[in-house]
Amino acid sequence: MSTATTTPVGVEPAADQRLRVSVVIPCLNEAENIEACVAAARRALDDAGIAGEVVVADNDSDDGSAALATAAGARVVLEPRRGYGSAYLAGFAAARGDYIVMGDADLTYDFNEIPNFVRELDDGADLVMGDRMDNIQPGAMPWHHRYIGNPVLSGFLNVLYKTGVRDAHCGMRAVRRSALPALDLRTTGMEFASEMVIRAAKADLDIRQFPIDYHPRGGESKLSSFRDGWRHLRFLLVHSPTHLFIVPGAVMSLLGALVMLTSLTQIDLFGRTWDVHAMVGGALLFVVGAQVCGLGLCAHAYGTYFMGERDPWFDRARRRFRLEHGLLLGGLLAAAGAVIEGAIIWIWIDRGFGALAEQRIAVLGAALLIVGIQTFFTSFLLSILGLRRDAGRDVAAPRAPDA
Ligand SMILES: Nc1nc2c(ncn2[C@@H]2O[C@H](COP(=O)(O)OP(=O)(O)OP(=O)(O)O)[C@@H](O)[C@H]2O)c(=O)[nH]1
Ligand SMILES: [Mg+2]
Repeated sequence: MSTATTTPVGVEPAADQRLRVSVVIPCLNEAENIEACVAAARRALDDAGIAGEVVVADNDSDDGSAALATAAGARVVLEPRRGYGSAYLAGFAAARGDYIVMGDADLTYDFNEIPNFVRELDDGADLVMGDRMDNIQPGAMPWHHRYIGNPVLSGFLNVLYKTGVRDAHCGMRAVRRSALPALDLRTTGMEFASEMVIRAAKADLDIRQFPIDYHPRGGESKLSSFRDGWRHLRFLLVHSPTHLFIVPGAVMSLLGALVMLTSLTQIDLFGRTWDVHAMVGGALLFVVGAQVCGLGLCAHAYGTYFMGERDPWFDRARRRFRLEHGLLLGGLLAAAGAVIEGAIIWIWIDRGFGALAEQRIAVLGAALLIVGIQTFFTSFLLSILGLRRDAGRDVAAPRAPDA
Protein backbone atom coordinates (compact mmCIF):
# COMPACT_ATOMS: atom_id res chain seq x y z
CA MET A 1 0.00 0.00 0.00
CA SER A 2 1.26 3.45 -0.80
CA THR A 3 2.34 5.65 2.06
CA ALA A 4 1.86 8.73 -0.06
CA THR A 5 0.06 11.82 1.14
CA THR A 6 -3.14 11.49 -0.80
CA THR A 7 -6.17 13.64 -1.25
CA PRO A 8 -9.40 11.67 -1.06
CA VAL A 9 -11.57 11.91 -4.16
CA GLY A 10 -13.53 15.15 -4.21
CA VAL A 11 -11.92 16.51 -1.05
CA GLU A 12 -9.50 19.43 -1.19
CA PRO A 13 -6.28 19.29 0.79
CA ALA A 14 -6.33 21.50 3.87
CA ALA A 15 -5.44 25.09 3.05
CA ASP A 16 -2.28 24.98 5.18
CA GLN A 17 -1.08 21.61 3.82
CA ARG A 18 2.22 22.02 1.98
CA LEU A 19 1.85 20.79 -1.54
CA ARG A 20 4.78 19.99 -3.77
CA VAL A 21 2.90 19.66 -7.02
CA SER A 22 -0.23 21.06 -8.60
CA VAL A 23 -1.22 19.27 -11.78
CA VAL A 24 -3.14 21.88 -13.77
CA ILE A 25 -5.38 20.66 -16.60
CA PRO A 26 -7.20 23.05 -18.96
CA CYS A 27 -10.55 21.74 -20.01
CA LEU A 28 -13.13 22.70 -22.58
CA ASN A 29 -15.84 20.14 -23.18
CA GLU A 30 -13.76 17.05 -22.47
CA ALA A 31 -16.47 14.91 -20.81
CA GLU A 32 -15.13 11.87 -22.68
CA ASN A 33 -11.66 12.14 -21.15
CA ILE A 34 -11.59 14.36 -18.09
CA GLU A 35 -12.32 11.71 -15.46
CA ALA A 36 -9.61 9.41 -16.84
CA CYS A 37 -7.13 12.32 -16.97
CA VAL A 38 -7.80 13.43 -13.41
CA ALA A 39 -7.64 9.84 -12.15
CA ALA A 40 -4.36 9.24 -14.03
CA ALA A 41 -2.79 12.43 -12.63
CA ARG A 42 -4.03 11.61 -9.12
CA ARG A 43 -2.68 8.06 -9.36
CA ALA A 44 0.70 9.22 -10.66
CA LEU A 45 1.07 11.61 -7.70
CA ASP A 46 -0.02 8.98 -5.18
CA ASP A 47 2.15 6.21 -6.62
CA ALA A 48 5.22 8.45 -6.51
CA GLY A 49 4.42 9.65 -2.99
CA ILE A 50 4.19 13.25 -4.06
CA ALA A 51 1.94 15.53 -2.01
CA GLY A 52 -0.11 17.19 -4.66
CA GLU A 53 -3.43 18.34 -6.04
CA VAL A 54 -5.15 18.19 -9.40
CA VAL A 55 -6.66 21.47 -10.57
CA VAL A 56 -8.95 21.56 -13.59
CA ALA A 57 -9.38 24.97 -15.21
CA ASP A 58 -12.69 24.95 -17.01
CA ASN A 59 -14.20 27.54 -19.36
CA ASP A 60 -17.77 26.77 -18.50
CA SER A 61 -17.88 23.53 -20.47
CA ASP A 62 -21.46 22.69 -21.38
CA ASP A 63 -21.02 18.91 -21.41
CA GLY A 64 -20.70 18.38 -17.66
CA SER A 65 -16.87 18.21 -17.67
CA ALA A 66 -16.60 20.27 -14.48
CA ALA A 67 -18.84 17.97 -12.45
CA LEU A 68 -17.04 14.91 -13.78
CA ALA A 69 -13.66 16.44 -12.87
CA THR A 70 -14.85 17.23 -9.33
CA ALA A 71 -16.19 13.73 -8.90
CA ALA A 72 -12.86 12.31 -10.04
CA GLY A 73 -11.03 14.24 -7.31
CA ALA A 74 -9.99 17.48 -8.94
CA ARG A 75 -10.41 20.99 -7.68
CA VAL A 76 -12.26 22.82 -10.45
CA VAL A 77 -11.56 26.46 -11.17
CA LEU A 78 -14.10 28.22 -13.35
CA GLU A 79 -12.76 30.85 -15.74
CA PRO A 80 -15.39 32.76 -17.70
CA ARG A 81 -12.88 34.14 -20.22
CA ARG A 82 -12.50 31.62 -23.05
CA GLY A 83 -9.14 30.31 -24.18
CA TYR A 84 -6.33 27.90 -23.38
CA GLY A 85 -4.18 30.72 -21.94
CA SER A 86 -7.03 32.17 -19.87
CA ALA A 87 -7.72 28.73 -18.43
CA TYR A 88 -4.08 28.24 -17.48
CA LEU A 89 -3.78 31.69 -15.92
CA ALA A 90 -6.79 30.90 -13.71
CA GLY A 91 -5.37 27.45 -12.92
CA PHE A 92 -1.97 28.91 -12.00
CA ALA A 93 -3.57 31.50 -9.73
CA ALA A 94 -5.43 28.74 -7.89
CA ALA A 95 -2.49 26.30 -7.74
CA ARG A 96 -0.83 25.84 -4.36
CA GLY A 97 2.01 23.46 -5.20
CA ASP A 98 5.64 24.53 -5.36
CA TYR A 99 5.71 23.00 -8.84
CA ILE A 100 3.05 23.13 -11.52
CA VAL A 101 2.78 20.25 -13.99
CA MET A 102 0.63 21.01 -17.04
CA GLY A 103 -1.16 18.53 -19.26
CA ASP A 104 -4.15 18.43 -21.62
CA ALA A 105 -7.49 16.89 -20.74
CA ASP A 106 -7.58 14.70 -23.84
CA LEU A 107 -5.49 11.64 -22.91
CA THR A 108 -2.72 12.60 -25.35
CA TYR A 109 -0.14 12.81 -22.56
CA ASP A 110 0.93 10.16 -20.11
CA PHE A 111 0.54 11.53 -16.58
CA ASN A 112 2.93 8.82 -15.34
CA GLU A 113 5.64 11.20 -16.58
CA ILE A 114 4.84 13.56 -13.67
CA PRO A 115 7.65 12.25 -11.41
CA ASN A 116 10.15 12.77 -14.26
CA PHE A 117 9.14 16.42 -14.56
CA VAL A 118 9.34 16.78 -10.76
CA ARG A 119 12.82 15.27 -10.77
CA GLU A 120 14.10 17.90 -13.20
CA LEU A 121 12.57 20.69 -11.11
CA ASP A 122 14.12 19.18 -7.96
CA ASP A 123 17.40 19.24 -9.86
CA GLY A 124 17.14 23.01 -10.34
CA ALA A 125 15.20 23.48 -13.59
CA ASP A 126 12.66 26.31 -13.78
CA LEU A 127 10.76 25.13 -16.84
CA VAL A 128 10.70 21.53 -18.06
CA MET A 129 9.31 20.80 -21.52
CA GLY A 130 8.12 17.50 -22.92
CA ASP A 131 9.40 16.75 -26.42
CA ARG A 132 6.92 14.76 -28.50
CA MET A 133 8.57 14.98 -31.87
CA ASP A 134 10.28 11.55 -31.95
CA ASN A 135 7.50 9.67 -30.19
CA ILE A 136 4.26 10.59 -31.94
CA GLN A 137 2.01 7.54 -31.95
CA PRO A 138 0.16 6.72 -35.21
CA GLY A 139 -2.90 8.96 -35.58
CA ALA A 140 -1.89 11.29 -32.74
CA MET A 141 -0.96 14.31 -34.86
CA PRO A 142 -2.11 15.25 -38.36
CA TRP A 143 0.74 15.29 -40.89
CA HIS A 144 0.50 19.03 -41.49
CA HIS A 145 1.02 19.69 -37.76
CA ARG A 146 3.81 17.14 -37.53
CA TYR A 147 5.79 18.09 -40.61
CA ILE A 148 4.79 21.74 -41.20
CA GLY A 149 3.05 23.55 -38.31
CA ASN A 150 5.08 22.38 -35.33
CA PRO A 151 8.58 22.25 -36.88
CA VAL A 152 8.12 25.55 -38.74
CA LEU A 153 6.73 27.42 -35.72
CA SER A 154 9.24 25.89 -33.28
CA GLY A 155 12.08 26.56 -35.76
CA PHE A 156 11.00 30.16 -36.28
CA LEU A 157 10.63 30.63 -32.52
CA ASN A 158 14.21 29.45 -32.07
CA VAL A 159 15.59 31.64 -34.85
CA LEU A 160 14.02 34.66 -33.15
CA TYR A 161 14.46 33.79 -29.48
CA LYS A 162 17.11 31.03 -29.37
CA THR A 163 15.33 29.04 -26.67
CA GLY A 164 16.80 25.67 -27.67
CA VAL A 165 13.38 24.04 -27.11
CA ARG A 166 12.64 21.38 -29.74
CA ASP A 167 8.87 21.12 -29.30
CA ALA A 168 7.76 24.55 -28.16
CA HIS A 169 4.05 23.69 -28.37
CA CYS A 170 4.11 20.57 -26.27
CA GLY A 171 1.20 20.74 -23.82
CA MET A 172 2.92 18.66 -21.15
CA ARG A 173 5.42 20.71 -19.25
CA ALA A 174 6.24 21.79 -15.71
CA VAL A 175 7.20 25.07 -14.15
CA ARG A 176 8.45 26.18 -10.77
CA ARG A 177 5.64 28.28 -9.30
CA SER A 178 8.09 30.86 -7.94
CA ALA A 179 9.22 31.49 -11.54
CA LEU A 180 5.77 32.67 -12.62
CA PRO A 181 6.26 36.35 -11.69
CA ALA A 182 9.37 36.44 -13.89
CA LEU A 183 7.36 34.94 -16.75
CA ASP A 184 4.58 37.52 -16.39
CA LEU A 185 2.29 35.52 -18.71
CA ARG A 186 -0.60 37.38 -20.36
CA THR A 187 -1.89 35.73 -23.52
CA THR A 188 -5.30 34.11 -23.54
CA GLY A 189 -5.25 31.66 -26.44
CA MET A 190 -3.13 28.73 -27.62
CA GLU A 191 -0.19 31.13 -28.15
CA PHE A 192 0.21 30.86 -24.38
CA ALA A 193 2.35 27.78 -25.12
CA SER A 194 4.84 29.91 -27.11
CA GLU A 195 4.69 32.81 -24.67
CA MET A 196 5.79 30.62 -21.79
CA VAL A 197 8.87 29.34 -23.62
CA ILE A 198 9.86 32.75 -24.98
CA ARG A 199 9.45 34.52 -21.65
CA ALA A 200 11.41 31.81 -19.87
CA ALA A 201 14.26 32.22 -22.37
CA LYS A 202 14.15 36.02 -22.11
CA ALA A 203 14.26 35.78 -18.30
CA ASP A 204 17.27 33.42 -18.57
CA LEU A 205 15.49 30.66 -16.68
CA ASP A 206 16.85 27.12 -16.59
CA ILE A 207 14.87 25.35 -19.34
CA ARG A 208 15.17 21.59 -19.81
CA GLN A 209 13.43 19.05 -22.04
CA PHE A 210 13.07 15.31 -22.39
CA PRO A 211 11.24 12.99 -24.81
CA ILE A 212 7.68 11.94 -24.02
CA ASP A 213 5.03 9.99 -25.94
CA TYR A 214 2.12 11.65 -27.72
CA HIS A 215 -1.03 9.55 -28.02
CA PRO A 216 -4.13 9.89 -30.18
CA ARG A 217 -6.69 12.20 -28.67
CA GLY A 218 -10.03 11.16 -27.20
CA GLY A 219 -12.92 13.46 -28.15
CA GLU A 220 -12.92 16.48 -30.38
CA SER A 221 -9.87 18.70 -30.90
CA LYS A 222 -10.21 22.34 -29.84
CA LEU A 223 -7.28 23.40 -31.99
CA SER A 224 -7.92 25.36 -35.16
CA SER A 225 -4.79 24.90 -37.32
CA PHE A 226 -4.86 28.23 -39.11
CA ARG A 227 -6.33 30.50 -36.43
CA ASP A 228 -4.13 29.13 -33.66
CA GLY A 229 -1.08 28.82 -35.93
CA TRP A 230 -1.49 32.46 -36.89
CA ARG A 231 -1.88 33.48 -33.21
CA HIS A 232 1.45 31.76 -32.44
CA LEU A 233 3.16 33.41 -35.42
CA ARG A 234 1.69 36.82 -34.56
CA PHE A 235 2.97 36.49 -31.00
CA LEU A 236 6.47 35.57 -32.22
CA LEU A 237 6.59 38.57 -34.56
CA VAL A 238 5.14 41.29 -32.36
CA HIS A 239 7.48 40.44 -29.51
CA SER A 240 10.60 40.85 -31.60
CA PRO A 241 10.69 44.33 -33.22
CA THR A 242 14.23 43.57 -34.37
CA HIS A 243 13.03 40.77 -36.64
CA LEU A 244 9.67 42.30 -37.52
CA PHE A 245 10.93 45.80 -38.41
CA ILE A 246 14.66 46.45 -38.08
CA VAL A 247 16.01 43.51 -40.13
CA PRO A 248 13.59 43.87 -43.11
CA GLY A 249 13.81 47.68 -42.90
CA ALA A 250 17.61 47.64 -42.94
CA VAL A 251 17.68 45.13 -45.81
CA MET A 252 15.23 47.24 -47.84
CA SER A 253 17.08 50.51 -47.32
CA LEU A 254 20.47 48.93 -48.03
CA LEU A 255 19.16 47.31 -51.21
CA GLY A 256 17.53 50.61 -52.19
CA ALA A 257 20.79 52.48 -51.62
CA LEU A 258 22.68 49.95 -53.79
CA VAL A 259 20.12 50.21 -56.60
CA MET A 260 20.31 54.03 -56.47
CA LEU A 261 24.09 53.88 -56.53
CA THR A 262 24.02 51.56 -59.56
CA SER A 263 21.71 53.95 -61.36
CA LEU A 264 23.60 57.11 -60.36
CA THR A 265 27.04 55.77 -61.35
CA GLN A 266 25.65 54.24 -64.57
CA ILE A 267 27.82 51.17 -64.14
CA ASP A 268 27.21 48.08 -66.21
CA LEU A 269 25.30 45.44 -64.23
CA PHE A 270 23.81 42.24 -65.74
CA GLY A 271 24.78 43.48 -69.22
CA ARG A 272 22.99 46.83 -69.09
CA THR A 273 23.06 50.24 -67.46
CA TRP A 274 20.21 51.16 -65.13
CA ASP A 275 18.42 54.44 -65.49
CA VAL A 276 15.59 56.47 -64.04
CA HIS A 277 13.12 53.63 -63.47
CA ALA A 278 15.67 51.71 -61.42
CA MET A 279 16.39 54.95 -59.56
CA VAL A 280 12.72 55.39 -58.65
CA GLY A 281 12.52 51.76 -57.49
CA GLY A 282 15.71 52.11 -55.44
CA ALA A 283 14.48 55.34 -53.84
CA LEU A 284 11.19 53.69 -52.95
CA LEU A 285 12.99 50.81 -51.22
CA PHE A 286 15.33 53.23 -49.46
CA VAL A 287 12.49 55.42 -48.14
CA VAL A 288 10.20 52.57 -47.11
CA GLY A 289 13.10 50.71 -45.47
CA ALA A 290 14.07 53.77 -43.43
CA GLN A 291 10.43 54.23 -42.39
CA VAL A 292 10.15 50.60 -41.28
CA CYS A 293 13.39 50.97 -39.26
CA GLY A 294 11.92 54.07 -37.58
CA LEU A 295 8.77 52.13 -36.68
CA GLY A 296 10.99 49.37 -35.28
CA LEU A 297 12.83 51.79 -33.02
CA CYS A 298 9.50 53.14 -31.75
CA ALA A 299 8.28 49.56 -31.15
CA HIS A 300 11.48 48.83 -29.22
CA ALA A 301 11.00 52.00 -27.17
CA TYR A 302 7.39 51.05 -26.40
CA GLY A 303 8.45 47.53 -25.36
CA THR A 304 11.24 48.89 -23.17
CA TYR A 305 9.41 51.74 -21.48
CA PHE A 306 5.87 50.39 -21.26
CA MET A 307 6.18 46.59 -21.23
CA GLY A 308 9.37 46.11 -19.23
CA GLU A 309 11.09 44.36 -22.17
CA ARG A 310 14.87 44.14 -22.20
CA ASP A 311 16.77 44.17 -25.46
CA PRO A 312 20.56 44.41 -25.27
CA TRP A 313 20.82 45.88 -28.78
CA PHE A 314 18.27 48.61 -28.15
CA ASP A 315 19.60 49.29 -24.64
CA ARG A 316 23.10 49.85 -26.04
CA ALA A 317 21.75 52.12 -28.79
CA ARG A 318 19.70 54.29 -26.44
CA ARG A 319 22.64 54.69 -24.07
CA ARG A 320 24.78 55.90 -26.97
CA PHE A 321 22.33 58.06 -28.95
CA ARG A 322 20.37 61.06 -27.75
CA LEU A 323 17.53 63.03 -29.31
CA GLU A 324 20.00 65.58 -30.64
CA HIS A 325 21.91 62.89 -32.58
CA GLY A 326 18.71 61.94 -34.41
CA LEU A 327 17.83 65.57 -35.09
CA LEU A 328 21.32 66.23 -36.43
CA LEU A 329 21.26 63.16 -38.69
CA GLY A 330 17.75 63.99 -39.96
CA GLY A 331 18.73 67.62 -40.45
CA LEU A 332 21.87 66.71 -42.41
CA LEU A 333 20.06 64.26 -44.68
CA ALA A 334 17.23 66.73 -45.35
CA ALA A 335 19.75 69.53 -45.95
CA ALA A 336 21.66 67.34 -48.44
CA GLY A 337 18.39 66.62 -50.26
CA ALA A 338 17.43 70.32 -50.23
CA VAL A 339 20.85 71.31 -51.63
CA ILE A 340 20.50 68.77 -54.47
CA GLU A 341 16.97 69.97 -55.33
CA GLY A 342 18.10 73.61 -55.01
CA ALA A 343 21.01 72.97 -57.39
CA ILE A 344 18.64 71.44 -59.97
CA ILE A 345 16.36 74.49 -59.75
CA TRP A 346 19.42 76.69 -60.07
CA ILE A 347 20.52 74.86 -63.23
CA TRP A 348 16.99 75.20 -64.60
CA ILE A 349 16.94 78.96 -63.93
CA ASP A 350 20.44 79.22 -65.39
CA ARG A 351 19.18 77.61 -68.58
CA GLY A 352 16.44 80.21 -68.81
CA PHE A 353 13.76 77.76 -67.58
CA GLY A 354 14.56 75.48 -70.50
CA ALA A 355 14.61 71.69 -70.78
CA LEU A 356 15.90 69.65 -67.83
CA ALA A 357 17.07 66.04 -67.68
CA GLU A 358 18.25 65.61 -64.10
CA GLN A 359 15.65 63.00 -63.12
CA ARG A 360 18.01 60.59 -61.33
CA ILE A 361 19.60 63.33 -59.22
CA ALA A 362 16.15 64.79 -58.50
CA VAL A 363 14.94 61.40 -57.23
CA LEU A 364 18.05 61.14 -55.02
CA GLY A 365 17.36 64.59 -53.56
CA ALA A 366 13.71 63.72 -52.90
CA ALA A 367 14.67 60.44 -51.20
CA LEU A 368 17.19 62.18 -48.94
CA LEU A 369 14.67 64.91 -48.08
CA ILE A 370 11.97 62.38 -47.18
CA VAL A 371 14.28 60.19 -45.07
CA GLY A 372 15.80 63.26 -43.40
CA ILE A 373 12.44 64.73 -42.40
CA GLN A 374 11.27 61.31 -41.21
CA THR A 375 14.41 60.81 -39.13
CA PHE A 376 13.97 64.26 -37.59
CA PHE A 377 10.38 63.67 -36.46
CA THR A 378 10.89 60.00 -35.54
CA SER A 379 13.64 61.16 -33.16
CA PHE A 380 11.12 63.39 -31.41
CA LEU A 381 8.60 60.55 -31.22
CA LEU A 382 11.25 58.29 -29.66
CA SER A 383 12.01 61.00 -27.16
CA ILE A 384 8.31 61.38 -26.31
CA LEU A 385 8.02 57.61 -25.73
CA GLY A 386 10.99 57.88 -23.35
CA LEU A 387 9.32 60.66 -21.34
CA ARG A 388 7.29 58.16 -19.37
CA ARG A 389 10.48 56.68 -17.94
CA ASP A 390 11.52 60.08 -16.60
CA ALA A 391 8.01 60.73 -15.30
CA GLY A 392 8.13 57.33 -13.55
CA ARG A 393 11.39 58.31 -11.91
CA ASP A 394 9.83 61.56 -10.70
CA VAL A 395 6.84 59.71 -9.31
CA ALA A 396 9.08 57.19 -7.57
CA ALA A 397 11.05 59.95 -5.89
CA PRO A 398 8.64 62.86 -5.47
CA ARG A 399 10.06 66.26 -4.74
CA ALA A 400 9.42 67.75 -1.35
CA PRO A 401 6.39 70.04 -1.43
CA ASP A 402 7.20 73.72 -1.58
CA ALA A 403 7.17 75.38 1.77
N1 LIG B 1 -10.51 25.86 -20.42
C1 LIG B 1 -10.20 25.79 -21.72
N2 LIG B 1 -9.52 24.76 -22.15
C2 LIG B 1 -9.23 24.70 -23.46
C3 LIG B 1 -9.61 25.69 -24.38
N3 LIG B 1 -9.18 25.35 -25.60
C4 LIG B 1 -8.54 24.17 -25.41
N4 LIG B 1 -8.59 23.79 -24.14
C5 LIG B 1 -8.02 22.62 -23.50
O1 LIG B 1 -6.65 22.69 -23.74
C6 LIG B 1 -6.14 21.42 -24.04
C7 LIG B 1 -5.49 21.50 -25.40
O2 LIG B 1 -6.47 21.62 -26.42
P1 LIG B 1 -6.50 20.59 -27.62
O3 LIG B 1 -7.79 20.69 -28.33
O4 LIG B 1 -6.14 19.24 -27.09
O5 LIG B 1 -5.35 21.17 -28.54
P2 LIG B 1 -4.00 20.49 -28.97
O6 LIG B 1 -3.50 19.59 -27.92
O7 LIG B 1 -3.11 21.56 -29.42
O8 LIG B 1 -4.45 19.69 -30.25
P3 LIG B 1 -4.74 18.10 -30.40
O9 LIG B 1 -3.47 17.54 -30.96
O10 LIG B 1 -5.88 18.04 -31.34
O11 LIG B 1 -5.06 17.55 -29.06
C8 LIG B 1 -7.30 20.46 -23.93
O12 LIG B 1 -7.28 19.94 -22.62
C9 LIG B 1 -8.52 21.34 -24.12
O13 LIG B 1 -9.67 20.87 -23.45
C10 LIG B 1 -10.37 26.79 -23.89
O14 LIG B 1 -10.76 27.71 -24.60
N5 LIG B 1 -10.62 26.78 -22.56
MG1 LIG C 1 -4.43 17.99 -27.10
